[in-house]
Amino acid sequence: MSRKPIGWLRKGKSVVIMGLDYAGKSTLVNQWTKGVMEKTVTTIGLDIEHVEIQGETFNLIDLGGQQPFRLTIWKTYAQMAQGIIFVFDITDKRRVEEAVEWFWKVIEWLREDAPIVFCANKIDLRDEKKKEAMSLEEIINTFQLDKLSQEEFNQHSFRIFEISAKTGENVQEAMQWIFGRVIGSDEKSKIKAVQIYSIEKNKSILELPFSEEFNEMRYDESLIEIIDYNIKLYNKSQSTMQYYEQNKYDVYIFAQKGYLCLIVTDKDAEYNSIRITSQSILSVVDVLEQEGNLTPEFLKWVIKESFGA
Ligand SMILES: Nc1nc2c(ncn2[C@@H]2O[C@H](COP(=O)(O)OP(=O)(O)OP(=O)(O)O)[C@@H](O)[C@H]2O)c(=O)[nH]1
Ligand SMILES: [Mg+2]
Repeated sequence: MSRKPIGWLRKGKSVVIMGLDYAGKSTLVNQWTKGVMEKTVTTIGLDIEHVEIQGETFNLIDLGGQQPFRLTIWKTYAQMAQGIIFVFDITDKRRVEEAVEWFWKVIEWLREDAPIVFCANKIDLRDEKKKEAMSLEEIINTFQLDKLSQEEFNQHSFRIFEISAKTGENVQEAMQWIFGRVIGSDEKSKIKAVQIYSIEKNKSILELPFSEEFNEMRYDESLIEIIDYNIKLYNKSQSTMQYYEQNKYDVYIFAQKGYLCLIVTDKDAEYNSIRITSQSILSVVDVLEQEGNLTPEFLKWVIKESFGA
């Protein structure tokens, strides 16, 4: 991978890296794309890398963190981002309030479902700079990162990683996580509805429509037939996955431990992603239902988390 002239943006999805100047954004890009720590100079404007993952090319956009760039180009790139990497230098306690302010500005600009990874960078300096270095707890509190789980923001997948762009610690993990979400985001939007059916109780215990269409679909003869058929087919000792092509949509049914998970999707959803999602859902449904904790909110969360893992 080589650096391209500024502004050379390819067709395809973009992941944008933000954070104050000196946070270590460009060092992170170098570490991830080349596996080494290179000397950097402050980024003027932005740099774009093209990275290829699973046959898809992404723009990895490294923005300049200095104030003039924050005031001018950040908003545009935040709005176009399919995913955001926010880098914070844990030894930059002096400017933490400034970083917090910009972090929340960025969140407000994002598309509502863009995943966000927060990289608490320079953890290699924890011992050396004991006084200045912020702990993970301090960072979470100061940035009020728990707010991201509130309804208003919870369409965003969110994760924090403590990393060192210098040594490479956790760099792969953080990058894999964000790109995994970005790759999976298309599949997620193809889900039209999820329904959990208890075979024992012979009834639907949870329905989660993601689109209006589902309200008509649920009374569809063929869908009812599929459910009935799968109840008959159900075998206690085995989990099964069935796939049915319908006219306008497709239906996947995963059966396990007395439950059916039915997922209605667009025609071109990817079998494997749907399989992983339905498995994730049913692996926790049993316990939660017994505890009375099976809620649509929870189900939404599982679906969000199971894409691109
Ligand atoms: N010890 C240590 N130093 C780091 C780490 N990451 C970056 N640095 C150093 O921090 C300084 C700033 O790094 P850059 O990657 O240029 O920072 P940036 O966020 O791209 O800054 P701008 O381009 O100005 O926005 C450089 O001297 C890096 O060597 C890290 O994980 N550990
Ligand atoms: Mg830079």
